[in-house]
Amino acid sequence: MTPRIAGQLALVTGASSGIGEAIARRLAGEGANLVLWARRAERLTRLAEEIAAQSRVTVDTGVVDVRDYDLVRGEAERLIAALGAPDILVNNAGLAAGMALVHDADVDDWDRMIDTNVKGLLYVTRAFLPAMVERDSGQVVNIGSIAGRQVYPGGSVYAASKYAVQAITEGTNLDVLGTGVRVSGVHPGLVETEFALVRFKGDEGRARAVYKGMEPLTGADVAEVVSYVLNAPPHINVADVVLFAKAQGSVHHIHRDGR
Ligand code: NDP
Ligand code: 8X3
Repeated sequence: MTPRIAGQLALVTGASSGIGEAIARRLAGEGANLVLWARRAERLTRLAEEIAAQSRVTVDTGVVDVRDYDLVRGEAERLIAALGAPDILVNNAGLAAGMALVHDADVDDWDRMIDTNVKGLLYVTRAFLPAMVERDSGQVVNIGSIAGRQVYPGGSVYAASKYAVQAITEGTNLDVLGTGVRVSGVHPGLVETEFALVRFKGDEGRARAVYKGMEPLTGADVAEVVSYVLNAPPHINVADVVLFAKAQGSVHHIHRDGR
């Protein structure tokens, strides 16, 4: 059966690695044309060339820092003028910066997380949603986190940013009620990507320890769930999904070998 999203236009933010890259590959495999945004141009170009060589979809890229509203709005206007409003927007760009306690943290880390995970997601949504509402169709998938449901020491501000994603997702879905636009949240537990390396600022040992002795989710696992959400019949909105690796029961419960 042809996937419902075949032929649709999907914009994925944070497509240069991890979950966003896996979502891009998955959606291309299902016949969606892509627009891929991130800050690292080389990564995006390489991925776009690879996907274009393996499939018949079109792939455009944009070097966009989602924290820059003027840039986001300008790129969105250019894109909508050239290709029309995307059918699918995946707000995936995000990060954790550091894991310090609140009384010891670097406020620049807080700014990066809030500016990217909360304000960046809002900026991209604000730039594309009006055209979706006007057309009366479209799907927005916001990538939250289990950290948007449960807090852990050293994770207050990252968790706050993901609690905000949860609120924004629910609220936006209420705002578009009565239109043909659907808004969904996908909230993974531990996924092995560059996330931990970014969080621990390149410290590979600390990053590896996050997944030690357990089998985490992969970006492809998350992409499979996002695909399920996007391919639901138009009268269904899969509003909210939490997914864990089998070895994870909550933020606080992870079964590791040898314990
Ligand atoms: P990665 O570090 O592998 O990917 C993060 C992506 O976000 C990169 O493509 C990065 O691209 C992009 N990004 C970061 N900052 C910006 C910015 N200012 N503007 C544009 N793009 C940006 O991590 P993940 O794939 O794991 O993370 C993706 C999402 O999944 C995040 O929102 C994260 O919070 C969430 N998540 C991750 C989990 C995990 O365990 N890995 C679990 C639950 C949720 P570039 O640097 O090129 O800009
Ligand atoms: C990433 C999952 O538990 O490291 O969102 O915060 S966690």
